[in-house]
Amino acid sequence: MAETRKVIITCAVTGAIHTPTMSPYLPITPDQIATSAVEAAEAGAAILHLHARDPQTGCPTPIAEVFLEFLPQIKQRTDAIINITTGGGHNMTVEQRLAAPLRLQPEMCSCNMGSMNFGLFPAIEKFSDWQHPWEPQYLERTRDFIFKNTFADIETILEKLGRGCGTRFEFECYDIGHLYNLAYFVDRGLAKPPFFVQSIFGILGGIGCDIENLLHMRRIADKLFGRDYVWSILAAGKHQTNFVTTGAIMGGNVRVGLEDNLYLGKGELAKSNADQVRKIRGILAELSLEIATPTEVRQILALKGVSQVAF
Ligand code: KMH
Ligand code: ZN
Repeated sequence: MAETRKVIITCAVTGAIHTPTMSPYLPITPDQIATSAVEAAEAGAAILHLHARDPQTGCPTPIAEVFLEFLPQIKQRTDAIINITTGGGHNMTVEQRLAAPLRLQPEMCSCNMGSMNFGLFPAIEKFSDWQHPWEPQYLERTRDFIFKNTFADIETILEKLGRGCGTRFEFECYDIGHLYNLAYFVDRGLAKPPFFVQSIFGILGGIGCDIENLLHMRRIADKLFGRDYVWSILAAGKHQTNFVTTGAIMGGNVRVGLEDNLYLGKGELAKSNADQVRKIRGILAELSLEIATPTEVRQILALKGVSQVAF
């Protein structure tokens, strides 16, 4: 792992896992997404990982015009790095997922490193009064849904977005095998160091929230990538704080945000993304760990710069 030693905070602002009924604080409209993202940046997030949602229903949408309703606002109001999802939502084809990133050519995009089950359906049991009919349907369909990220899909992303647009990646690794998939593309010269490896714990279908897995991910990433990778950690739901804190102690970087976890503490919904950023920032301060600025992150991750994006 590369020793960056200033901690990069990524904030994933809204995502495509949670639905409006689950929290009144989940940002939905372009203005809500922009405001929440800017607040998160002001609180210390250097990278903003962004999805778009239909402003009326809150359903994840791949439409570039919707992204364009909040990206310029965020770009004007903060120097944080904008990272657009290529994972999209569980209602999209790979082509739909790539449309906005290819048009907008951000400094960073996510790149999901393997096809997998992605079970959101257990959440259905926890709610009864849905705000929108799409919500339980969207969650239910994940019982029989493959989150498709084949070798061909990943190659397309690396070629078209990476080589074609100069976009660099948050490599989303939900299991140990995904590290080996990344190593395959590194060997082929399609991914260039430094690699920003996001280790993801606690998605139903991916590796679970056991600390042994965190240690093993780190060990295998070290073996495959040596000092050529920058390590970041996220964990779904209630494991968010303990995993990112442990990861930071181990020399890693952290991702928080309402995409990954709706809560601030046990039984307490986070009222904003900034609340979660401030919480981890406070923990990092207690550990005498400094946070990286967007300018420092652009250097650490060799990003093309904000002047090179198409929005
Ligand atoms: N919600 C899933 C489609 C990404 O942003 O690239 C996974 C996801 C990953 O959100
Ligand atoms: Zn995402």
